[in-house]
Amino acid sequence: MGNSTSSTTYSESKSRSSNSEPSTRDGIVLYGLPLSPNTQRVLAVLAEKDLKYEFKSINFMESEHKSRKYLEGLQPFGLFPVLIDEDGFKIYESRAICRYLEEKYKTKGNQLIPDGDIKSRFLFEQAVNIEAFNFEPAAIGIVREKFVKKLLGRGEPDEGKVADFRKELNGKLSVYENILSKQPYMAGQVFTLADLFHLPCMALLFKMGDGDLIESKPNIRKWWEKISARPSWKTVEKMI
Ligand SMILES: N[C@@H](CCC(=O)N[C@@H](CS)C(=O)NCC(=O)O)C(=O)O
Repeated sequence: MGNSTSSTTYSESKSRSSNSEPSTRDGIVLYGLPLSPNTQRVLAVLAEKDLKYEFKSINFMESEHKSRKYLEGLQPFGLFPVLIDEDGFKIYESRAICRYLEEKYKTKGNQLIPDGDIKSRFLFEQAVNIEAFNFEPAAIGIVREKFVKKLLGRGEPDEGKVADFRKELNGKLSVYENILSKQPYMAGQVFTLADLFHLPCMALLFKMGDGDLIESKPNIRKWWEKISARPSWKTVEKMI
């Protein structure tokens, strides 16, 4: 399973040690679920950075992530992923975890944040914000309606809502098409976290039958083909 040294469930790990008091550990531990797009984002970075880690699955159906122990010890909002670094440092929010891993393990694997001049650094920040505030809100709306609802047995997607989210996303992706007609990656000339952050939701769009939003735009399609062909994403795909 990628560079995952072992895989246990959250319950199994609870019986061995107290997860709510992460302290000294032997290695990196990631709590999450392979099916979760936010977990996949971190898994892709762990692969890019060539880092070994232990993966601990959360028992979603038993709502382990809403238990008092989880809320107090791991993630106060009752969400995942959560990462515990080898020294016991705990961090949640997938994009923050990814950025932390890049900075902490700068010399390992691939560089994912440009460290050039102020302009290239802030063009990267701009690209990261484009994903978080333009792409994600519309894409996640479709994912919730067509994927999460089904997963939780909450009925069929609301087609009206799906149509609205598709329209919104299509508008945002038209702007992407223009950006990517002038540069190969979202932050400029090189692959960065700003590209990687898109992978989980984009892959889900294809799985849900909404890949036409991507395939109909040649520059986005070319970009998608490049970023989804990376060995890190192939590793994540094998885990899903
Ligand atoms: N902004 C957070 C979002 C975390 C999030 O919503 N995770 C989902 C899984 S992809 C979750 O924990 N869902 C459980 C729930 O909503 O109860 C991040 O990027 O980590």
